[in-house]
Amino acid sequence: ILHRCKYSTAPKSVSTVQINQKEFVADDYTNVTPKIISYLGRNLHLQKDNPLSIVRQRIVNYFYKSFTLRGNPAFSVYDNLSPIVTTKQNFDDLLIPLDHPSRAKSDCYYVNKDVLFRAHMTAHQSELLRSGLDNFLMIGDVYRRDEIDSTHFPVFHQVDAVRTQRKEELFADHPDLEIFEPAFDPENPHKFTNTITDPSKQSCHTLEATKLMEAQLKNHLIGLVHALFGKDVKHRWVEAYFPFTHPSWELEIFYENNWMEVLGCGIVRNEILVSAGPNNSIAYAFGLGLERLAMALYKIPDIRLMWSTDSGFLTQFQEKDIDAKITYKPVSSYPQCKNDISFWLPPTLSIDTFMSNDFYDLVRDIGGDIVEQVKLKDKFVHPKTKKHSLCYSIMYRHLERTLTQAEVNEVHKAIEKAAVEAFNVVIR
Ligand code: FA5
Ligand code: MG
Repeated sequence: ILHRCKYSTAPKSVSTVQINQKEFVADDYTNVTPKIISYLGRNLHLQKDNPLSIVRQRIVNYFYKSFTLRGNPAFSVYDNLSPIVTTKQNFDDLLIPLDHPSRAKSDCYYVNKDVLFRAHMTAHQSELLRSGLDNFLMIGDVYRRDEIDSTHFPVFHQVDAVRTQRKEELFADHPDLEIFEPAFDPENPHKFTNTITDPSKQSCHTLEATKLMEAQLKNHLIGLVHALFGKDVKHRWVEAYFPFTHPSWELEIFYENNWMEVLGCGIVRNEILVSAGPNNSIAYAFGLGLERLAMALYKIPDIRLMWSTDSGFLTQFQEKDIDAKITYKPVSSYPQCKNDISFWLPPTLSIDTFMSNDFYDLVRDIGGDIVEQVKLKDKFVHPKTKKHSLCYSIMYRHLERTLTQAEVNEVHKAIEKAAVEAFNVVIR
């Protein structure tokens, strides 16, 4: 499927990447791996009995029930949009600057310099606004190069939403109030430079409109959290920054003695609305992670379990009533196997320039889902030779059976061999 797979920055010969019968020209941005391509189309969020799908349904039900327009749901739902998007969709349309760290090759899975696996569902916001929609949910799989542990997996699922309102809707009870400052003319939006220097609002918006939208946004999201977790859940709002909203917040809930971030949200930057069409509206948007909610709701201890096809796992979520309280019971817990890997870096790399995410992808590719965690354990510079060395510990555990030491050794050897080939390192 993939004629070139690479973890490192060293370019190999020109080739193509084939994804869903479509061929893409590879370039020095290409870093998507066959393993990642293999997750396309799994659509866990649409699979009956998968916990992610149950949480998705409960969220959709909440929005359907809470917002109706003459008896019909006011929100439309898009849960089948292609995860292969352009850098314009994922970044440019959302005002994400060219030098923003979220664009880095070390953080995203690129097909080539113009096309990537979407890193958030917000990638579809502009195109859906442009098609004339005003209230909508976007649900699907997103892809990020990240660390490996019980709450991180390179593929996870998000629910994103946009709710726009015109003056007549927002201020139905206060026709004297305005969405926009007098200096901003919706008919000539480009004559006004919108700024975000004031922490409380965008310069084009009135304080009244911003505050009312903020109150609605927070009420709707707390309503959702209550619908999912019950009224007793502890929450807090944290000020945040996103290039595509202002002001912005994150919502955290208190779970297992820790504050856990479950979503980001804010008032959509007016430039985005103006270039997509509805230039006389104000909108809020949010994006939440389905895995985090499902893990907390059902007490699922490891994010890899979401991908289980084991009936012992899935049958626990076969409730007729999707609001039923379900607590996951471990099918059984198999022992963990730990192996360290240490290597000398080639002179071209240092302990500061070596990209751990490149190594994590390689481990994931060779080791597959039996890799539970990879941790950087030690960095070392030899006092005499000045050679740089790194040590990672790799935790192996199969979710459904006991691994033998021999089996783990074989995978570990294969990882060492692949690391030597990909990064030109020398195993210590
Ligand atoms: C975003 O992705 C923004 N697009 C959200 C947004 C949308 C903000 C619209 C404003 C307006 P962030 O990277 O924080 O933001 O991710 C959003 C949520 O996805 C997080 O709160 C978390 O619940 C979930 N999430 C993020 N990274 C991971 C991960 N590695 N594993 C599991 N869940 C994750
Ligand atoms: Mg965040």
